Amino acid sequence: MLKPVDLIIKNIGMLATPQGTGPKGGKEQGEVTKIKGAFVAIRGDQIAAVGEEEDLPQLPTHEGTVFHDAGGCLVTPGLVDPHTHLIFGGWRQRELSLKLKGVSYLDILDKGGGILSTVKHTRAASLEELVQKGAKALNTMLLHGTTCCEAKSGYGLNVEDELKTLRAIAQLNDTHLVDLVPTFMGAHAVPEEYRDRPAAFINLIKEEMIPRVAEEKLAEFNDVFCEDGVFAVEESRDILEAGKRYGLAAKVHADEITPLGGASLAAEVGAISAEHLIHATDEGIADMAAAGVIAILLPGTSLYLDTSFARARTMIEKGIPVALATDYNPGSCPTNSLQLIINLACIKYKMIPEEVLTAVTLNAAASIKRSAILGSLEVGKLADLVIWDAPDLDFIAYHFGVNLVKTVVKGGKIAVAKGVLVD
Ligand code: IZC
Ligand code: ZN
Repeated sequence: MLKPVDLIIKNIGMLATPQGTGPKGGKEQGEVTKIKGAFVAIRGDQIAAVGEEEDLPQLPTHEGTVFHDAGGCLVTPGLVDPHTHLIFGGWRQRELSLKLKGVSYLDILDKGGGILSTVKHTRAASLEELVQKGAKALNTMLLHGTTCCEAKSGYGLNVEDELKTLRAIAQLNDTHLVDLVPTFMGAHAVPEEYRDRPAAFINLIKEEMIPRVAEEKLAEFNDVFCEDGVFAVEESRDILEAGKRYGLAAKVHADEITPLGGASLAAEVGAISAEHLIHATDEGIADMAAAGVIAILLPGTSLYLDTSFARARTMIEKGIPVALATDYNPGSCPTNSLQLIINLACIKYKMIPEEVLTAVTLNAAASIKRSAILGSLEVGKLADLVIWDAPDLDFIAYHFGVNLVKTVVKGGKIAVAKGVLVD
């Protein structure tokens, strides 16, 4: 017999969720359970029951059980954003005009702009300033339906400031409602002081940063920007293998700007995910499919760099589970709304709304090792869900450029109501 529940979301017009505890590839990516006239019952921070409204009277309640009316709207799992550069000092709005004049992303970086200008501002910021700025960004994410996000370091690029960044992520995870999953990304760029001796910087990453990060348990993943003029394939392999020796699972920024071979490298080192993949080759995609690497695609970055879009359909056809993320960062994709990403994935990747939902929930959770507890509306999973100002799944894929979130339940508590944060 079910124990009394604390919160019941009733009058759900359509409940849409993927099912399961692992990533979904191929045809399965588009298989989403839809229940018309549904309810979700929550006990503590977990889902206790999901079903059709006609079964609701059988649910045991107590005096304090709260009934929340979803108003006939769509309910989905809370969105999971599996690729963000959440913690940074300053912004880079001036680069937009440079880009409009035709200066490329890699040229801006080469002249000390881009990532390197963010490094200057991040080093100058205190831990408290980074935490405050991160909290503001997380509030925006929560208001737009994101209940869990991955966060990468990579704008410190020395031992002290990389640790400061990861400590900011840890503090935010303790204090903010949105759950954070930390990734160490010391290999995001070669800082100016190591410009002429990149090998020495790679040694610093391998011999000082990674051991400290692992010792202080500040990250779960180790990511490398494997890119022309940043870290070569051999250097990336070296850094990823060093991380693995310290228990940090590999992730790769792969084939974002040039087809360098990052997708194949991700397969070779057994990375959990390869991310970006705008220029991934047929061989890279085949290698990922064979090795079971999850693709994290970032259409906001393609839009913002005004470049081509990753071949999502080919990846899905080859059985690769596709996840979607914002890539939130101050340069190549300054947005932290997954809703824009949902729309772009439909229009530019030709993914159907059901595939997109799986990509921003279950597959996203799997790409950061959280799919056992997150990413679907099923008994025993964390009670993270979104009530949308929308009648069905098609609507949120179609109506773009505005925030359609009405209510967010995070860990069983109403965190956003009527589109506003609840204190
Ligand atoms: O700050 O430009 N691609 N890293 C790799 C980024 C983009 C973030 C940035
Ligand atoms: Zn990135």
